[in-house]
Amino acid sequence: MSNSRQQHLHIIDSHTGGEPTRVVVGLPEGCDAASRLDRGSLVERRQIMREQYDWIRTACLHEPRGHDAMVGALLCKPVDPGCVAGVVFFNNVGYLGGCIHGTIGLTVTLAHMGRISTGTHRIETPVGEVVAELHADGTVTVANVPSYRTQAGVGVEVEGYGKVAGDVAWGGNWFFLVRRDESAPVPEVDPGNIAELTRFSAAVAMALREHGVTGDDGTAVDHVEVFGEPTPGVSDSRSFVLCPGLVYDRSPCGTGVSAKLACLYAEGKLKQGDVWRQASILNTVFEGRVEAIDENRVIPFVSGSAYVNGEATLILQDTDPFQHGIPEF
Ligand code: PYC
Repeated sequence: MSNSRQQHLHIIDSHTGGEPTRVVVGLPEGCDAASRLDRGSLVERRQIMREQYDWIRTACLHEPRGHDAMVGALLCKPVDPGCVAGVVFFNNVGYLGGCIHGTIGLTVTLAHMGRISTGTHRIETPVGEVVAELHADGTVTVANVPSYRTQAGVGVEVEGYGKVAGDVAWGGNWFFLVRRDESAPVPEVDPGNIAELTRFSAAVAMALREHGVTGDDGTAVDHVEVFGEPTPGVSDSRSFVLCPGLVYDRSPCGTGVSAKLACLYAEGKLKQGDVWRQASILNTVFEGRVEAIDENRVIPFVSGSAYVNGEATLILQDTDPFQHGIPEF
């Protein structure tokens, strides 16, 4: 018989277009994290979690319980009682701004928990409020935060590849949307090419850091999108999205789709009322459209499906050297 002390974390798993979301729905009883993370703005709570309770992130997402592609979501009490929830999203290396595949996953999770039914639901995130609509067929549409392009056709010298040009845009996270032209050897967007797409996108992300290309708030442009040919009858474009932890998004990446919609709008290629279908590298699709705010900013509406695929209690034993996951080296 072990004399170890145990703590329990309750989670519900889902996937949205193949991209997993692990929602933390219950923190250990008697642990001060529960009360510390249930008050203050979502920005403050994300900071407190990062500084004092990062073990929640690593216990959920790091091996041996999680894996690099998994995104986590801490379900919190909202500041505004008119909202259904607050949420802090995190990944294998840190914390996100927004996350639309995660919001779609959170919405079906709240329905699974019996906390919501069909209709619109306001959700607080560290980058602002989003509105999730759960439709009768189980699909979800998220009205995202205002999204916009800040730089067009920026060129960076990428080690091993030469000059690569792209646009910088905000969709709840910062994205570099690679432009495809004859002079740059941009890899084809094909599932057989994931290793090369990862190498290329990681080299682009490093070049952006080295050349000081940032968002307009000075923070890193830490997501890279590469676009390829549309799949006839399925999508208008297929993309590969590399996330900051150097793993690719299995879904079309909703904040990335928002950034893409903002760029298309800025170029006059997408108008209010038009529908854009963005496929992921796995060919799972998010449907997007915009409402114009002004000549540069839009509210993106991103629709997709998520499926609850697990519900569990994680056990953290104080005698387990990897109770908080295997650390990053
Ligand atoms: O769907 O917005 C998204 C997202 C961000 C990072 C991974 N997925």
